[in-house]
Amino acid sequence: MELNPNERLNIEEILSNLEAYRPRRKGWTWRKPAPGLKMGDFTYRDASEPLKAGVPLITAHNFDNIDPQPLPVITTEIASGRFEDDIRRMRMAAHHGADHIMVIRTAGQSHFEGLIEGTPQGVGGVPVTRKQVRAQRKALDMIEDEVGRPINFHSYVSGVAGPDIAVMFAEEGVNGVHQDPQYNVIYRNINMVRSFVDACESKKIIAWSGQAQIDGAHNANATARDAWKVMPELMVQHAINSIFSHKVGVPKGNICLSTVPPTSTPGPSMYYDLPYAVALRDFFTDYRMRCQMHTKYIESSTRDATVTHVLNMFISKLTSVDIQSTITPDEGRNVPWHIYNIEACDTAKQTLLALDGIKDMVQLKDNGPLREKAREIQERAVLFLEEMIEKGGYFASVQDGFFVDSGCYPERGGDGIARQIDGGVGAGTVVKREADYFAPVAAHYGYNNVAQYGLAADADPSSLIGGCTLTQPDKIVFIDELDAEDNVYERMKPLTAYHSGKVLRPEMEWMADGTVLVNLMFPCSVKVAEAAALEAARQMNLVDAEIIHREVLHGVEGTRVELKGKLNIDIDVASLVIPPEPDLLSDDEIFAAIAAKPMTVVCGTIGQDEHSVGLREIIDIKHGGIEKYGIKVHYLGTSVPVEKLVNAAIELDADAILASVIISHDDIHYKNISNIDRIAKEMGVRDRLTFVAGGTQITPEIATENGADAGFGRGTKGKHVASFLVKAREQ
Ligand code: Z98
Repeated sequence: MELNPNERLNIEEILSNLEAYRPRRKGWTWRKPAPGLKMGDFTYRDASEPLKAGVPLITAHNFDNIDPQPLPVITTEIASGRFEDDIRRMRMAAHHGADHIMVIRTAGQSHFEGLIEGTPQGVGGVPVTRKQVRAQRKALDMIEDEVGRPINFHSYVSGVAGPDIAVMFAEEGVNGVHQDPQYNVIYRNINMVRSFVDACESKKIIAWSGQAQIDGAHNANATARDAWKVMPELMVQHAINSIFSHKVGVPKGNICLSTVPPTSTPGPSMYYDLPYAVALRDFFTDYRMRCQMHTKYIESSTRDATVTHVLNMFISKLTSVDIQSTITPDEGRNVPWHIYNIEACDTAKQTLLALDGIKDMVQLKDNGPLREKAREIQERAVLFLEEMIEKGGYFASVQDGFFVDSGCYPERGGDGIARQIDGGVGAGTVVKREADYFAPVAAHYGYNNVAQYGLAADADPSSLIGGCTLTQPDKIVFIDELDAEDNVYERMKPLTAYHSGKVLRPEMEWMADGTVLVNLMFPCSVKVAEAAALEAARQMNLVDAEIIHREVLHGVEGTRVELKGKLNIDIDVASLVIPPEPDLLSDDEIFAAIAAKPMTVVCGTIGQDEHSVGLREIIDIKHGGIEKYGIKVHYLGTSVPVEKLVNAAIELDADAILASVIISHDDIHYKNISNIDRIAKEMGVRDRLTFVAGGTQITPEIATENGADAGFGRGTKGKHVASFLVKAREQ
């Protein structure tokens, strides 16, 4: 199935015949480097292969619309709660450069003992189910064909159902996962023995299917009280999960450390975070780095989050990140909206491109505070590990509250999270395998009594039963919707008109959710401004208005408030009057036409009109006016009598007259336009002159009805006028 670039994704088509859909590949794909890539006038040093289709950065129109792609994989986290809406967001994100789509799962799923089926709606993420995964992988297969780059699909192999999920992901072509038993133990209070045993099985499946694995160390950044001090512990957590995964069989090149610059502004964050990144790269040479922002320090300000994101990426660039995450202000304001996913992807693309080749020019010093601090963090981490060994190992250390302590080891805050070996969800559920234990599956960790069946069975025990679901997808049982009410078809039923594209309603996360964001400034204190904003929302007929951000401009002079609310209005697309796109020549075409045949124009504001700002915008080179194309402009000033304008055109042998009229009192603007037309005709020059009228009250119709060849109103740029002049001359 191929996507039509001019049509929205058809969710129903994606859902149809899902039971027969098979993922086209397994495992992770890195971007293909394209050293020395040339695009437009530029050469890139650290770019990857360009896309077939995509949305370039907003500034790209100044540079032939090039859309180079940086080298690191770019992640976007998608979490609307409805998988059918997330699919549309994935397409937008892919066009903005994301090739790692991380699906955040609904709150509480880590404590489900098995797989969930169907497509229920989630809170803070989607319930991860086979149907959801299959539908999204299918959609991503189409999207990647459209953009021309493989897209990695990702979610979590954590929680009490870790191995079950790992198998389902391997079957369904999920390409990357978070898997770290320390996450279960510390943050989800799942029994530690169970978590580590489960991790063996899960990691074996991850290795078998070639997925990339991300650890959970960043959760210590997000949780510890003084979260910027946990650097030694982070290194220890990375070390435990990395070597564990490697020993189970995951190649080092697919093991990604989940790194976070630990410090934040107003601290001098680079001075701390850069040595930390250097220490990591130095210790974990063969592994991959996935960098994401420090979620604890993300606030509701998009500006603040973006600056932090950019600073983080500076470190990423200097220390060669492999996957650049784009956690967005969503985390701080709990508004996981389409627009922020896309903004964050663009921020990543823009920053990484801007820093292309920086390491050819700037070198990290080999001595001084950078190396000293890096060394210090490493020493602290080694001491941490030594004390763990003295204590009796990982489990004993966790019991002793070693982890997520807010001190910078060996200092301790005494506030670490302690778990007991016989406590937590799933305690006492691990049993030793019997001597005749046998699992006829392709990928399985540990003792499996297969040697008796010969070599082929040893290599793949599933060969004894004609393959398992990993090797024979037809053996997978696909379960469709189970809940008669909470399922994708029921959710989409009332939205048919919106899905068809015939009716529009504003949207931030779900089709036709009506959500809008309003920015307001009130000259008062925060408290008063908040109340005023809610009252404004009421008067604007917004439903469920809620303030999502406030910022002091000054204690009493001003407060900025951002609020969200629902604008439950429908817009019938057929009723919209959509002006035709102006048929413009390109800059190059205009330049070439003027170079081939010079053009002269005379212009001025006419009659009693002293307004000159608009006209100057159209002519002055500084504002992108027509001068820039080499058009010779004779500006006669303001309040120019119409006869003078026509006479000047004759004397200077001009090609065109540009007359600007702002004042519309007594219809003087109409009258003056027709006066120019009449005088030019009387003097016998109308045929060889192009006559253009402009001004805020001018419409193309008013202008042409009164004798001008064209009229330009608000929003006109020099390019519009230049394009018209060239075309008119050629007719
Ligand atoms: C990220 N922004 O990592 P629950 N396992 C690990 C995790 O880090 C997470 C989960 C599981 C972050 C997203 N990470 C948060 C190692 C969550 C999630 O228990 O279902 O919430 O699992 O990209």
